[in-house]
Amino acid sequence: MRDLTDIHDSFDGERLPPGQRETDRFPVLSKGDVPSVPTEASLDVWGAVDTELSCSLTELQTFDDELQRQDFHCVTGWSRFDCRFRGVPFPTLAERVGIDEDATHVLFHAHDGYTTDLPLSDCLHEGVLLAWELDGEPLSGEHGGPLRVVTPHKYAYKGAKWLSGIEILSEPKRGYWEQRGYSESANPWSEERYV
Ligand SMILES: Nc1nc2c(c(=O)[nH]1)N[C@H]1C(S)=C(S)[C@@H](COP(=O)(O)O)O[C@H]1N2
Ligand SMILES: [Mo]
Repeated sequence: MRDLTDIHDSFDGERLPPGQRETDRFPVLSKGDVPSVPTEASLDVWGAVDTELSCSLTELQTFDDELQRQDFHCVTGWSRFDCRFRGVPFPTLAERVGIDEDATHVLFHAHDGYTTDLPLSDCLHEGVLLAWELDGEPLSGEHGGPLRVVTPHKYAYKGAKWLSGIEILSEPKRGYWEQRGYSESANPWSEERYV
């Protein structure tokens, strides 16, 4: 298992980022209702890539997966320590599709209409995972099952639940919260909450 609970060291911060409080529960935070997503819904990857990809969760699960232990920080102020997620690292998927040289940003799309953006370099960072399992169980619907993104080095709004697509971009586009004033970079240890 890859342990990312010390990721704060590389950002010169404490394990609990400033302005956060730890919770034992795992709260649910969604902009609306839980969308119904068929387990075999396809994940599409398109844009500035060599080969576009459309694959089911079953196909994704044939890629090399990883189990990781990480903390989860919501921008509204709660952090949940020691979440164990299993999934495919973003770089593995990036290698499959072949990212164009002029690609700079990524926009994640979700089945509830949610989107969130990150610079490509932040998506290639250790710990960015397309996850289908939490604490040994298939990811529940409210936490983004069947498939979500997790971003241990960012506030959790960077991790799209109910992931439907990944758009590789050669210029930035803003996601749902980013259009509403939330930070593009979202580093919890520098409290990058709002722009
Ligand atoms: N598709 C989708 N993904 C989303 C959201 C959302 O509303 N829709 N909310 C984000 C926010 S603000 C947070 S804190 C986390 C919450 O994840 P959780 O509900 O599993 O705790 O999901 C993020 N991903
Ligand atoms: Mo959040």
